[in-house]
Amino acid sequence: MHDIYRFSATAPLHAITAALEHDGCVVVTDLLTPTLLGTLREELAVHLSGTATCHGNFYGFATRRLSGLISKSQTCRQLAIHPLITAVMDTFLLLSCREYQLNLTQAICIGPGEPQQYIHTDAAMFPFENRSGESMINCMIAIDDFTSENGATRVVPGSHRWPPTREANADEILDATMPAGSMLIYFGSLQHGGGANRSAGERTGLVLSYSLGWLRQAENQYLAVPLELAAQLPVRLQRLLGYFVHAPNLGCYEGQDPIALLDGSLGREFREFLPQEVEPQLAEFRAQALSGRHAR
Ligand SMILES: O=C(O)CCC(=O)C(=O)O
Ligand SMILES: [Fe+2]
Repeated sequence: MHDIYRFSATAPLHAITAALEHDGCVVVTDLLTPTLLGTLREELAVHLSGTATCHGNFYGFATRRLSGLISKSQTCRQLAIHPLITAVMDTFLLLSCREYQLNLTQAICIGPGEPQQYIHTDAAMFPFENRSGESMINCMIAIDDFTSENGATRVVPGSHRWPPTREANADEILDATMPAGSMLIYFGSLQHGGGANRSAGERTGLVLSYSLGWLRQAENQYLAVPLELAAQLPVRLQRLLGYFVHAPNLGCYEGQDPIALLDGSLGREFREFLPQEVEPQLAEFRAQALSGRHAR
Protein backbone atom coordinates (compact mmCIF):
# COMPACT_ATOMS: atom_id res chain seq x y z
CA MET A 1 0.00 0.00 0.00
CA HIS A 2 1.27 3.50 -0.79
CA ASP A 3 1.71 6.18 1.89
CA ILE A 4 -0.79 9.00 2.32
CA TYR A 5 -0.50 11.47 -0.57
CA ARG A 6 1.08 14.75 0.48
CA PHE A 7 1.03 18.09 -1.30
CA SER A 8 2.17 21.58 -0.51
CA ALA A 9 -0.64 24.13 -0.08
CA THR A 10 0.55 25.74 -3.32
CA ALA A 11 0.04 22.56 -5.39
CA PRO A 12 -2.64 22.71 -8.10
CA LEU A 13 -6.12 22.17 -6.68
CA HIS A 14 -6.82 19.30 -9.08
CA ALA A 15 -3.84 17.34 -7.76
CA ILE A 16 -5.11 17.66 -4.18
CA THR A 17 -8.72 16.80 -5.07
CA ALA A 18 -7.67 13.85 -7.26
CA ALA A 19 -5.69 12.34 -4.36
CA LEU A 20 -8.58 12.99 -1.97
CA GLU A 21 -11.06 11.35 -4.32
CA HIS A 22 -8.77 8.34 -4.74
CA ASP A 23 -7.84 7.75 -1.09
CA GLY A 24 -10.56 9.60 0.85
CA CYS A 25 -7.77 11.54 2.57
CA VAL A 26 -4.79 13.74 1.74
CA VAL A 27 -2.21 15.75 3.66
CA VAL A 28 -1.52 19.37 2.73
CA THR A 29 1.68 20.78 4.21
CA ASP A 30 2.53 24.43 4.93
CA LEU A 31 -1.06 25.59 5.21
CA LEU A 32 -0.19 27.95 8.08
CA THR A 33 2.77 30.27 8.33
CA PRO A 34 4.73 29.96 11.58
CA THR A 35 3.30 33.36 12.62
CA LEU A 36 -0.30 32.35 12.02
CA LEU A 37 0.29 29.02 13.76
CA GLY A 38 1.72 30.87 16.77
CA THR A 39 -1.29 33.18 16.93
CA LEU A 40 -3.71 30.25 16.63
CA ARG A 41 -1.89 28.38 19.38
CA GLU A 42 -2.17 31.40 21.70
CA GLU A 43 -5.86 31.93 20.92
CA LEU A 44 -6.67 28.30 21.66
CA ALA A 45 -4.47 28.15 24.78
CA VAL A 46 -6.52 30.92 26.44
CA HIS A 47 -9.59 28.69 26.34
CA LEU A 48 -7.92 25.29 26.60
CA SER A 49 -6.38 26.13 29.96
CA GLY A 50 -9.85 25.97 31.52
CA THR A 51 -11.14 23.04 29.47
CA ALA A 52 -11.87 19.78 31.30
CA THR A 53 -11.10 16.34 29.88
CA CYS A 54 -13.81 14.40 28.04
CA HIS A 55 -15.59 11.56 29.72
CA GLY A 56 -16.55 8.92 27.19
CA ASN A 57 -15.42 5.74 25.53
CA PHE A 58 -15.43 7.44 22.12
CA TYR A 59 -14.15 10.91 23.02
CA GLY A 60 -11.70 9.51 25.57
CA PHE A 61 -10.82 10.27 29.17
CA ALA A 62 -7.41 11.93 28.68
CA THR A 63 -8.51 14.10 25.75
CA ARG A 64 -9.73 17.69 25.92
CA ARG A 65 -12.09 19.09 23.31
CA LEU A 66 -12.87 22.74 22.77
CA SER A 67 -15.72 23.72 20.46
CA GLY A 68 -17.40 26.97 19.39
CA LEU A 69 -14.16 28.17 17.85
CA ILE A 70 -15.73 30.77 15.56
CA SER A 71 -16.58 32.68 18.75
CA LYS A 72 -13.26 32.01 20.41
CA SER A 73 -10.59 32.45 17.76
CA GLN A 74 -10.10 35.15 15.15
CA THR A 75 -7.71 32.85 13.26
CA CYS A 76 -10.35 30.10 13.11
CA ARG A 77 -12.69 32.60 11.49
CA GLN A 78 -10.07 33.20 8.79
CA LEU A 79 -9.36 29.49 8.36
CA ALA A 80 -13.02 28.56 8.02
CA ILE A 81 -13.12 30.58 4.77
CA HIS A 82 -9.59 29.69 3.61
CA PRO A 83 -9.65 29.63 -0.23
CA LEU A 84 -8.02 26.20 -0.50
CA ILE A 85 -10.41 24.63 2.01
CA THR A 86 -13.51 26.14 0.42
CA ALA A 87 -12.29 25.16 -3.07
CA VAL A 88 -12.04 21.53 -1.90
CA MET A 89 -15.52 21.73 -0.34
CA ASP A 90 -16.91 23.30 -3.54
CA THR A 91 -15.49 20.41 -5.55
CA PHE A 92 -17.13 17.64 -3.54
CA LEU A 93 -20.00 18.98 -1.43
CA LEU A 94 -21.68 21.00 -4.17
CA LEU A 95 -22.32 17.69 -5.96
CA SER A 96 -25.06 16.98 -3.39
CA CYS A 97 -26.32 20.38 -2.27
CA ARG A 98 -26.78 23.97 -3.46
CA GLU A 99 -24.82 25.38 -0.53
CA TYR A 100 -22.79 23.74 2.23
CA GLN A 101 -22.17 24.79 5.82
CA LEU A 102 -19.84 24.53 8.78
CA ASN A 103 -20.65 21.28 10.57
CA LEU A 104 -18.41 21.84 13.57
CA THR A 105 -15.22 23.44 14.82
CA GLN A 106 -13.25 21.60 17.49
CA ALA A 107 -9.76 21.61 18.95
CA ILE A 108 -8.79 18.09 20.03
CA CYS A 109 -5.94 17.71 22.53
CA ILE A 110 -5.10 14.06 23.03
CA GLY A 111 -3.33 13.73 26.36
CA PRO A 112 -0.54 11.33 27.39
CA GLY A 113 -1.84 7.85 28.13
CA GLU A 114 -4.92 8.08 25.91
CA PRO A 115 -5.30 4.81 23.97
CA GLN A 116 -6.15 4.71 20.28
CA GLN A 117 -9.70 5.77 19.44
CA TYR A 118 -12.29 3.42 17.96
CA ILE A 119 -11.93 3.39 14.18
CA HIS A 120 -15.07 4.97 12.73
CA THR A 121 -16.52 7.14 9.98
CA ASP A 122 -17.74 10.61 10.99
CA ALA A 123 -20.59 10.50 8.44
CA ALA A 124 -22.14 7.68 10.48
CA MET A 125 -23.88 10.46 12.44
CA PHE A 126 -26.18 10.82 9.43
CA PRO A 127 -28.34 7.69 9.26
CA PHE A 128 -28.55 7.45 5.48
CA GLU A 129 -26.37 6.59 2.53
CA ASN A 130 -25.62 9.53 0.23
CA ARG A 131 -25.21 7.88 -3.16
CA SER A 132 -24.29 11.09 -4.95
CA GLY A 133 -21.14 11.75 -2.91
CA GLU A 134 -19.90 12.91 0.47
CA SER A 135 -22.18 14.29 3.19
CA MET A 136 -19.31 15.74 5.21
CA ILE A 137 -15.64 16.58 4.73
CA ASN A 138 -13.25 17.35 7.57
CA CYS A 139 -9.99 19.23 7.87
CA MET A 140 -7.66 18.35 10.75
CA ILE A 141 -5.07 21.09 11.13
CA ALA A 142 -1.98 20.07 13.11
CA ILE A 143 -1.29 22.60 15.87
CA ASP A 144 1.52 20.36 17.17
CA ASP A 145 3.63 18.03 15.04
CA PHE A 146 1.53 14.89 14.55
CA THR A 147 3.71 11.83 15.20
CA SER A 148 3.10 8.10 15.63
CA GLU A 149 4.07 8.54 19.31
CA ASN A 150 1.79 11.44 20.21
CA GLY A 151 -1.46 10.34 18.57
CA ALA A 152 -1.44 11.38 14.91
CA THR A 153 -4.85 10.67 13.39
CA ARG A 154 -4.99 7.12 11.97
CA VAL A 155 -6.61 6.74 8.56
CA VAL A 156 -7.62 3.89 6.28
CA PRO A 157 -7.01 5.13 2.73
CA GLY A 158 -9.58 3.79 0.27
CA SER A 159 -12.09 2.86 3.00
CA HIS A 160 -14.50 5.53 1.74
CA ARG A 161 -15.36 3.00 -0.98
CA TRP A 162 -15.90 0.11 1.42
CA PRO A 163 -19.23 -1.31 2.58
CA PRO A 164 -19.92 0.01 6.10
CA THR A 165 -19.46 -3.40 7.66
CA ARG A 166 -15.88 -3.95 6.42
CA GLU A 167 -13.31 -3.59 9.19
CA ALA A 168 -9.75 -2.48 8.49
CA ASN A 169 -6.86 -4.86 9.07
CA ALA A 170 -3.95 -3.46 11.07
CA ASP A 171 -1.81 -3.16 7.92
CA GLU A 172 -4.46 -1.01 6.20
CA ILE A 173 -4.30 1.72 8.88
CA LEU A 174 -1.77 4.53 8.41
CA ASP A 175 -0.65 7.26 10.80
CA ALA A 176 -1.28 10.70 9.29
CA THR A 177 1.98 12.11 10.58
CA MET A 178 2.58 15.73 9.60
CA PRO A 179 4.44 18.80 10.84
CA ALA A 180 2.53 21.49 12.75
CA GLY A 181 0.82 23.87 10.33
CA SER A 182 -0.19 21.05 7.96
CA MET A 183 -3.71 19.79 7.36
CA LEU A 184 -5.22 16.35 6.87
CA ILE A 185 -8.37 16.51 4.72
CA TYR A 186 -10.60 13.44 4.97
CA PHE A 187 -14.01 12.42 3.75
CA GLY A 188 -16.81 11.80 6.25
CA SER A 189 -17.03 8.30 4.80
CA LEU A 190 -13.37 7.51 5.55
CA GLN A 191 -12.51 5.15 8.39
CA HIS A 192 -10.19 6.85 10.86
CA GLY A 193 -9.59 7.53 14.56
CA GLY A 194 -7.33 9.42 16.94
CA GLY A 195 -4.03 7.66 17.67
CA ALA A 196 -2.73 6.53 21.05
CA ASN A 197 -0.63 9.17 22.78
CA ARG A 198 2.48 7.41 24.13
CA SER A 199 4.42 10.65 24.49
CA ALA A 200 4.76 12.94 27.49
CA GLY A 201 3.02 15.90 25.84
CA GLU A 202 -0.39 16.70 24.37
CA ARG A 203 -1.26 16.43 20.68
CA THR A 204 -3.48 19.29 19.59
CA GLY A 205 -5.36 19.34 16.29
CA LEU A 206 -8.03 21.70 15.03
CA VAL A 207 -10.99 20.23 13.18
CA LEU A 208 -13.00 22.31 10.71
CA SER A 209 -15.84 20.17 9.43
CA TYR A 210 -18.23 20.99 6.57
CA SER A 211 -21.49 19.31 5.60
CA LEU A 212 -24.27 19.48 3.04
CA GLY A 213 -26.49 22.51 3.58
CA TRP A 214 -29.63 20.44 4.07
CA LEU A 215 -28.30 18.40 6.99
CA ARG A 216 -28.39 19.15 10.70
CA GLN A 217 -25.09 20.64 11.94
CA ALA A 218 -23.17 18.59 14.53
CA GLU A 219 -22.43 21.79 16.43
CA ASN A 220 -25.33 24.21 16.81
CA GLN A 221 -23.72 27.27 15.27
CA TYR A 222 -26.66 29.58 16.07
CA LEU A 223 -26.04 28.95 19.77
CA ALA A 224 -22.24 28.70 19.51
CA VAL A 225 -21.91 32.16 17.94
CA PRO A 226 -23.89 34.97 19.62
CA LEU A 227 -26.06 36.94 17.20
CA GLU A 228 -24.16 40.18 17.89
CA LEU A 229 -20.88 38.54 16.87
CA ALA A 230 -22.43 36.76 13.87
CA ALA A 231 -23.66 40.15 12.63
CA GLN A 232 -20.05 41.41 12.45
CA LEU A 233 -18.63 38.49 10.47
CA PRO A 234 -18.00 38.42 6.71
CA VAL A 235 -21.08 37.32 4.74
CA ARG A 236 -19.24 34.19 3.52
CA LEU A 237 -18.75 33.09 7.12
CA GLN A 238 -22.30 34.04 8.13
CA ARG A 239 -23.60 31.76 5.41
CA LEU A 240 -21.27 28.94 6.50
CA LEU A 241 -22.67 29.26 10.02
CA GLY A 242 -26.07 28.47 8.52
CA TYR A 243 -27.55 31.89 7.76
CA PHE A 244 -28.98 30.94 4.37
CA VAL A 245 -31.99 29.17 2.91
CA HIS A 246 -31.36 25.91 1.13
CA ALA A 247 -33.92 25.90 -1.67
CA PRO A 248 -36.62 24.79 -1.49
CA ASN A 249 -37.56 26.63 1.70
CA LEU A 250 -35.21 24.98 4.18
CA GLY A 251 -33.99 27.21 7.01
CA CYS A 252 -36.26 30.26 6.72
CA TYR A 253 -36.90 32.72 9.52
CA GLU A 254 -40.26 34.54 9.54
CA GLY A 255 -40.64 33.77 5.86
CA GLN A 256 -37.27 35.41 5.14
CA ASP A 257 -33.64 34.48 4.55
CA PRO A 258 -32.22 34.41 8.11
CA ILE A 259 -29.21 36.45 7.01
CA ALA A 260 -31.60 39.43 6.97
CA LEU A 261 -31.61 39.18 10.75
CA LEU A 262 -27.88 39.95 10.76
CA ASP A 263 -27.90 42.96 8.46
CA GLY A 264 -31.17 44.44 9.72
CA SER A 265 -32.98 44.02 6.41
CA LEU A 266 -35.72 41.69 7.65
CA GLY A 267 -38.78 42.39 5.50
CA ARG A 268 -42.48 41.75 6.08
CA GLU A 269 -43.40 39.71 3.05
CA PHE A 270 -43.49 35.93 3.40
CA ARG A 271 -41.05 34.85 0.71
CA GLU A 272 -40.59 31.54 -1.03
CA PHE A 273 -37.15 30.16 -1.83
CA LEU A 274 -37.38 27.81 -4.77
CA PRO A 275 -34.83 26.32 -7.13
CA GLN A 276 -34.72 28.52 -10.23
CA GLU A 277 -35.37 25.56 -12.50
CA VAL A 278 -38.87 24.95 -11.09
CA GLU A 279 -40.01 28.57 -11.50
CA PRO A 280 -41.23 28.36 -15.15
CA GLN A 281 -43.32 25.26 -14.45
CA LEU A 282 -44.86 26.82 -11.35
CA ALA A 283 -45.60 30.09 -13.16
CA GLU A 284 -47.30 28.22 -15.98
CA PHE A 285 -49.35 26.10 -13.59
CA ARG A 286 -50.52 29.18 -11.75
CA ALA A 287 -51.45 30.99 -14.97
CA GLN A 288 -53.52 28.02 -16.06
CA ALA A 289 -55.10 27.73 -12.62
CA LEU A 290 -56.10 31.38 -12.78
CA SER A 291 -57.65 30.88 -16.19
CA GLY A 292 -59.62 27.92 -14.85
CA ARG A 293 -58.04 25.46 -17.25
CA HIS A 294 -57.12 22.89 -14.58
CA ALA A 295 -59.44 20.11 -13.56
CA ARG A 296 -60.66 20.91 -10.04
O1 LIG B 1 -8.22 13.42 17.15
C1 LIG B 1 -8.15 12.79 16.09
O2 LIG B 1 -7.10 12.59 15.50
C2 LIG B 1 -9.41 12.25 15.46
C3 LIG B 1 -10.63 12.39 16.31
C4 LIG B 1 -11.85 11.84 15.66
O3 LIG B 1 -11.81 11.24 14.64
C5 LIG B 1 -13.17 12.08 16.26
O4 LIG B 1 -13.25 12.43 17.44
O5 LIG B 1 -14.19 11.88 15.55
FE1 LIG C 1 -13.71 11.08 13.71
